[in-house]
Amino acid sequence: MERTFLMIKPDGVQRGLIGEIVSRFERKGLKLVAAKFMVVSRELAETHYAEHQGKPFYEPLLNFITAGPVFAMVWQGDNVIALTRAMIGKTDAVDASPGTIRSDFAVHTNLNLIHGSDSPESAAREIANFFSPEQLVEYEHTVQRWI
Ligand code: RTP
Ligand code: MG
Repeated sequence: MERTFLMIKPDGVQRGLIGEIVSRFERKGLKLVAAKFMVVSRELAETHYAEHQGKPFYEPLLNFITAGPVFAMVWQGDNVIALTRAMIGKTDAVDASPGTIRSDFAVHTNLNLIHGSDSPESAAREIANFFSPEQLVEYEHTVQRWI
């Protein structure tokens, strides 16, 4: 089953939206595999956002993502990468569909509350950047056993 890396960014933590956001993924029926409340180092931020190096928003993005604590998570489920990207919404809150996290709670592109992996390759890379293999917890997810 597919896994993805999701991270509530410093603006989401500061605004007290961890519970609201996590709740949406729980209610969707996705399985939480790992979670960590942490401050991202400059080095980890550079690794995580390596694909954006050289872009005009790269330096502000690094400053933002290291500015306060984040809530890093791994979630699992069928199609979890596409599903969570859809639930998060488009990068710019103006383009995000109503009902998505960014539409419901964000105003600006650079304060868009949450990161989600955009492909199986980036998910594997990002999970490995933030978690060691033993931090990915194996357990029975009861919702999958109701029927
Ligand atoms: P994320 O990686 O954070 O999940 O967001 P995303 O896939 O929707 O957007 P991406 O293109 O990967 O950009 C990463 C983050 O950089 C900031 N950004 N600013 N000013 C701009 O034009 C611009 N474009 C991107 C956003 O914070 C975005 O989430
Ligand atoms: Mg991205």
